[in-house]
Amino acid sequence: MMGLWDSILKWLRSIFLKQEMELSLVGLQNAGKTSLVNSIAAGGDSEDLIPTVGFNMRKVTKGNVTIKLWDLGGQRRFRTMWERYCRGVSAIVYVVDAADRDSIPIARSELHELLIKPSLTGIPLLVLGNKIDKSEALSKQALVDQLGLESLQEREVCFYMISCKDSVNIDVVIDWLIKHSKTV
Ligand SMILES: Nc1nc2c(ncn2[C@@H]2O[C@H](COP(=O)(O)OP(=O)(O)OP(=O)(O)O)[C@@H](O)[C@H]2O)c(=O)[nH]1
Ligand SMILES: [Mg+2]
Repeated sequence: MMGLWDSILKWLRSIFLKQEMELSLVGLQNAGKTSLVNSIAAGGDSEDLIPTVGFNMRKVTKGNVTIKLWDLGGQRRFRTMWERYCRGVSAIVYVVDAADRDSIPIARSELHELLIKPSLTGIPLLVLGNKIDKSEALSKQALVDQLGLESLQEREVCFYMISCKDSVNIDVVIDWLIKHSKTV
């Protein structure tokens, strides 16, 4: 009897408590994608990073949630593969360097170009304005305007300002992802 109960409990837990999600991190080079992956993985600060060549995959477990992260390279030559790695993910995470004001128009056009791809219809989008620890970082409203986020429709969109140097707001991001990701 105990054995049966244990099995049932185990089965119930596997349904209700285990969540898996797959995320793709995109955004221009130097935005802070790899730093974010490191913060999520370690809850800590990280050293200066080398640009991502192609992509990296990292699997992170937070409590009952397993997150598979595709960390894509942001340099121009890697951007054509963003779409391929965003297909079928639970959510797309678009990271923007809020302190690099000159790059915002390019960040905007790359984002909108990606999202018009029919294969990515309906996938929730999380936009993160990163590097708010820097004094020259744009305000939240300015970034929302300059990225044209108001015009995005037919998908769940969320926007946060973060700093990869600060693990507190990273937790807020993970909470949103757990609530809004399409579970796979
Ligand atoms: N001040 C500050 N610097 C940051 C922050 N996040 C990342 N950086 C720095 O920004 C630089 C680029 O970060 P990466 O994480 O390598 O950027 P990336 O988006 O992965 O770049 P690619 O791999 O080339 O696409 C590194 O020197 C980081 O230390 C932040 O929140 N604040
Ligand atoms: Mg990187």
